[in-house]
Amino acid sequence: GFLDNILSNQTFRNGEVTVNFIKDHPELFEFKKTRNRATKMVKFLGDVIVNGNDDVKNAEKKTDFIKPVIPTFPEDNGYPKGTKDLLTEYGPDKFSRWLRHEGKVHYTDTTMRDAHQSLLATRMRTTDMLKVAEGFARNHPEVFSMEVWGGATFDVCMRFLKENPWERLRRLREAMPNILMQMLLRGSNGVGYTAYPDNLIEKFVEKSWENGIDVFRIFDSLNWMESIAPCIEYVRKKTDGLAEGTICYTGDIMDPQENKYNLEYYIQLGKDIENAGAHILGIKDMAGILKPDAAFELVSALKSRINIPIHLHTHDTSSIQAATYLKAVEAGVDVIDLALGGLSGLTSQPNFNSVVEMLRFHNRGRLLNTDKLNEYSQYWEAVRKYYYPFESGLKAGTGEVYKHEIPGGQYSNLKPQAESLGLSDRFHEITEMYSKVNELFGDIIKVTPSSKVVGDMAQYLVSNNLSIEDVLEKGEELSFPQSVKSFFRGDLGQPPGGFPEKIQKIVLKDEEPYTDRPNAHLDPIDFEAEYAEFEKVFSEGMGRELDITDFLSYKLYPKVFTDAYNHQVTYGSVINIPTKNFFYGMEPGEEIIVELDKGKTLLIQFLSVGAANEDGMAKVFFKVNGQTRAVEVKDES
Ligand code: 3PY
Ligand code: ZN
Repeated sequence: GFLDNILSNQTFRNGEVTVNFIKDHPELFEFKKTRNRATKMVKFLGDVIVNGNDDVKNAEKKTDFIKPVIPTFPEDNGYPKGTKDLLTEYGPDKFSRWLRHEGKVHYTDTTMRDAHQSLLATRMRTTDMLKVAEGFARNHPEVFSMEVWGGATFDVCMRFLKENPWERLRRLREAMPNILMQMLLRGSNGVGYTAYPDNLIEKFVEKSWENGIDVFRIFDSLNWMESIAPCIEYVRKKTDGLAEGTICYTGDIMDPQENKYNLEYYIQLGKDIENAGAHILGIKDMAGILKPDAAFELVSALKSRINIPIHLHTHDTSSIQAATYLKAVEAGVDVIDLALGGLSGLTSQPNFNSVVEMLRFHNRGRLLNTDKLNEYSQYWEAVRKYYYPFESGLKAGTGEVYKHEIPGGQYSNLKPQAESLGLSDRFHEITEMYSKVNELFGDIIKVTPSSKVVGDMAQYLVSNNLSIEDVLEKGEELSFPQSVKSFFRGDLGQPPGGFPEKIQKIVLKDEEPYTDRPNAHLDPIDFEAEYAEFEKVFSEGMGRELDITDFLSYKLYPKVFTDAYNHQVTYGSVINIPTKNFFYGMEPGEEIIVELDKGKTLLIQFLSVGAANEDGMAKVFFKVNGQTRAVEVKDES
């Protein structure tokens, strides 16, 4: 230990110690720091062994895990050139023109963002991504982009996984330097659920680019240009990345009765997005209700009226979305979003492996090494087992999605939410109510955060045994969920056609709504002054230098950041702990290797747990790099 180090130090033993001794031998402190961090990590493991991980506490115990096999890749030939290299060479405007005229369809891989957001409640940990990131980028440089960040991953990363989302981004960037990296940005809501000051979003965009994001998919939950356009401008002004201004698709353009979200509506929105300076036009079919024929019409119409490339996103909740992609490809779509087999289908994206095969002999098909793709699919299939407590239980595609229009990412969350409210046996009532609430609210676009508003209202009504008629008749006496009030006040912006006045009045009562940008009601951040304050509070316990990205996390999610910080103070960084042990602890005798820092690893073996003493403290025994180590853990079980 520390003392041994000092005692065995030659200078010390020669009796030549001066006040400068410690200063001249910083390695002794390094050693102490390492030891501290090792202790914290063992404390975390001890805690999970004794008390379980809170996040999976209610799951029934399973142990049928299979070790994920990491596909091989040629070590020696470096990173083949990919889209990131091309963006660097061309710059964003020329890149956009290249993409528009390139001919063959491109593929975005959503496995590391939307796929697990939509299947596993966003819980995929960084370590499981990093194990395959480098190999994937070397094996498959033909991929257009890797969607790896944003959406719900930002807060879930801190809230439940106790990781730093920026660290995830930086490490993935390092592992995949040749392929574009993509994020999902909720317009003026950033990666949150409500509006933030404009200069905060601007800074967020700038730092996201600096830390690794190339493609910014920018949408607004009400398709409101006043929220989309400023973000496009930030990307153009502050980065050399690509602004993908995005249409959220709802309804059915083939329905002759549809007079709100019809083809004209989408064409106008597409033009507005192009005029706002977007490099790419995204079509985000978050619920997976863009039918094949509708896709053909929509993409054809947009291709003939707009000069930027088109990127299509869908969810396979209905189970027929590969057909939508085929039609979109025939209509000239430039990029489509896919998830690797093991994390595809249902509420996630269509199957990458199979769609590549579908297009193998198609004149617009882009061929990838499908044997390798299948190996990656198997990897994710095995990794997925560790996350079983977060599975939604959905076993088959559902045609009900055309009725309720619930986004894939929300669907996988709604079930556990319903369970926590004691409504698990009334899930179908909730999805039906969701659709009725949508009507009541004037048929709105439903995607984070507007989808949460509809979901909150539906759950509120079902759990209180209230109907839509009750709301209309005696709504004055009801107190609605916060998110619903906030929506009708104007905090999420303005829906196409405005708010239905009657229900708005019922919800808001005497409160006055507003119609300008919500951000106009928020004071800009004084970065210098506030950062200094932030540093005072948080620099002590982080165990590393703070930077502006920490401050951004804090400003977006003050409470979540603070909780994650406190976790870090107690347990140190848990990002490198294997997923099995992170969620389920260790079995007696089990031995794991965890990287503490680049090149510094710990060999940790769990030995045993002693009985709790009268204060409820239990001793957990480990062997850490060969030395026995005990930590005390409060037994809360
Ligand atoms: C998000 O905003 O996180 C979404 O994925 C919306 O579909
Ligand atoms: Zn999605």
